[in-house]
Amino acid sequence: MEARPAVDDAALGREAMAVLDANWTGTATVPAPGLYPHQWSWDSAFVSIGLARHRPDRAQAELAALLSGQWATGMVPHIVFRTPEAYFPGPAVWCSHDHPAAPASVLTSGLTTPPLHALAVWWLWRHTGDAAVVRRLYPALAAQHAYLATARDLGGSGLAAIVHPWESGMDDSPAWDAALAALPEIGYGHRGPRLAERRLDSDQDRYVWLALRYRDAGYRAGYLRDEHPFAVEDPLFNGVWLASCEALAELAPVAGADAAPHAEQAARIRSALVERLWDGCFYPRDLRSGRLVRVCTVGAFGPMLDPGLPAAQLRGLLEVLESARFMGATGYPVPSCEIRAAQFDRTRYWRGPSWVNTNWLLRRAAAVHSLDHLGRQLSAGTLRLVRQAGFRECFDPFDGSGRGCRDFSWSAALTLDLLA
Ligand code: 2M8
Repeated sequence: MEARPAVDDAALGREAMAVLDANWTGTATVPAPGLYPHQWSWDSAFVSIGLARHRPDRAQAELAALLSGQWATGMVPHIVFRTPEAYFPGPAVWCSHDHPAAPASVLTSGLTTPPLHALAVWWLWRHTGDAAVVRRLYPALAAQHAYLATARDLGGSGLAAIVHPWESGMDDSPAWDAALAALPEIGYGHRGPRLAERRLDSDQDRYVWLALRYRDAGYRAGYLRDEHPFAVEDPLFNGVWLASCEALAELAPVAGADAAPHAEQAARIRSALVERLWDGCFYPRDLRSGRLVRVCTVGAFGPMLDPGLPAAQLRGLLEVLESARFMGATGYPVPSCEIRAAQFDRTRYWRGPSWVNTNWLLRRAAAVHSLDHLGRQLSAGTLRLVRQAGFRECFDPFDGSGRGCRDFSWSAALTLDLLA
């Protein structure tokens, strides 16, 4: 494993800020130079969380820039294209410029991502007390949530469905294997520049095929409900949404709006999570097969972000998290897939490695449940990863070595937060 000279907290913080400065385009922060040269949606939410205490001006600009890509439907796209740099699938695949609901001023993708943004605005407000930010961004956040509650409640249960693995934020997670395998064989040969460890070519073809089908159907909600072959209720996506609904309920009065609809939405998500996705652990539900996808990934812990999570589920999740299936067996927190699963692979992105963003979400969950020991373990383990291997995209959960790209924005931003 690569050796880095020992750095104290102040030096680590300066290094993190230097990465964020280098990745700042003047309008937004790209996740990493080269591999991800545009603005990614939940990456920006994490960046703004990390900057909230240090550069609140930039944290606000980051979120405002992202929300300038919001569609008239309320959908917040997973990519806002910021530079002429090549990325596949780029603007020519999504064709947002041809869609009447897409913004005219900026090119975007047509998919969304875990809706962390209201929580990020709440975080900024909590650390700055700046009500003007809340008033400025609240309408876009409320529209985003309304979109999820209508166009994405494909199961009619109160949960939002993702319609593409990219919408989960955990694109090559084993949670999507069965749904992808059920798609027809596709031999596009669409190849973007990708690291070999990232994903299989056959998966990349299916990802592109799914995106094109949705695009060719005009990004219509009716098509998603009736025809689209990939529709999954995911515990991480919905756990994040629930936390954001709770954040919006607190922000609404600051913006002169009613808190009640957001609190009601949170309650709906809470009961649907337990009724539909719980079976000793939270599993995604594949709406096309009607079945739970019984592989336990780090996404299972998303509902822990909810302070109102019932005690039985909280106890059950803690048991799984601290067991040899997750934190009990690895040297570093928290593998993205349980290590006893046949699909676990310590070298491949969301199939095993540890990620700073999911560690941060779990640390936030520990804070909302006053689990101080767990919170300290998650902070210390995550800081050990970046101290040893740098601000890498992800890390081997056993030996802590870095994987994926370097100078990765959310690893740097959330380090700033963990150091605070
Ligand atoms: C990864 O996803 C992109 C597609 O959006 C990719 O694989 O090219 C994921 O880790 C996702 O969570 C993240 O937002 C994105 C940019 O960091 O990279």
